[in-house]
Amino acid sequence: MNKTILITGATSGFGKAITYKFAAAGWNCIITGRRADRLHEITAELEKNYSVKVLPLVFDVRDRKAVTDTLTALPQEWKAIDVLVNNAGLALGRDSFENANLDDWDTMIDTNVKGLMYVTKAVLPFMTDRKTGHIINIGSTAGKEVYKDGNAYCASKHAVDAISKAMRIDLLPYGIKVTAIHPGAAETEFSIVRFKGDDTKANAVYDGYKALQAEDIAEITYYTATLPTHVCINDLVVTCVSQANSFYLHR
Ligand code: NDP
Ligand code: 8X3
Repeated sequence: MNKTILITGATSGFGKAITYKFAAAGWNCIITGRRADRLHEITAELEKNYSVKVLPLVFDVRDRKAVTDTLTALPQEWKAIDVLVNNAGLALGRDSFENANLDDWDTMIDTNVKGLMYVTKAVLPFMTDRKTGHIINIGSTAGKEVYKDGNAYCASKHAVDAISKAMRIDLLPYGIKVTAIHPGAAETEFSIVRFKGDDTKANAVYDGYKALQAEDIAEITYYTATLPTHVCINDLVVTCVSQANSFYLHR
């Protein structure tokens, strides 16, 4: 029987690449995001190319009611979720503390922290009932070190780091694995979103070196999800070869 994975933020970047990787390996995929058109395109393409079922779910992870209602009402055949990838997230702006925009802060905290918690809380009963499951949280090197003008984004990713540790402890009795993957700079739509559509600023982030690609994170996610039942990668920091940490990048 095919296994089932739920990926949040599957319309772009890491989430999309993770979806294609698992679908190609025969996993049924529940894919989520706000952009319904992209979710439906991906669904059609996957169902055409692979022998898998795909369930697209359109919701904003910040909307607690939508998250809870949608996931609680999953059709029975979709409830046996083997892997949840909490990937939906973003940075907005890169401004010093005194200049940063409060709406940007709210959006980052609400999406990266509260959204991740809402989705997990809604999916968990399906895992605790079966006493099996794997939660993979996409953190960041920004969750390990704080860099200048990173304030709320770094705080949100430090929270993902802490929440992953907390989940790992609390979920021990259920045999649920919790993995946090912390990527460094990766070339996705991340910087276009962060710099609010300013391509020049976004492209400059990746100038002069080969950043991580979405497919790299998909490979790593697949590897962590397909280890023997008794093995769990707890915490994984990954950067491209040109990056040592948040501060040192060789261009
Ligand atoms: P992308 O912008 O390419 O993808 C982000 C995804 O998150 C999209 O599918 C988007 O879907 C979804 N998303 C954002 N906000 C919401 C929301 N409120 N509700 C539902 N879905 C949402 O960026 P990445 O693939 O790079 O980012 C994925 C994750 O990886 C994020 O958590 C990011 O912080 C993290 N990360 C990124 C790094 C990088 O350098 N790229 C490095 C380290 C971590 P939609 O817009 O359709 O809702
Ligand atoms: C994304 C990587 O360095 O922009 O989480 O924070 S960074």
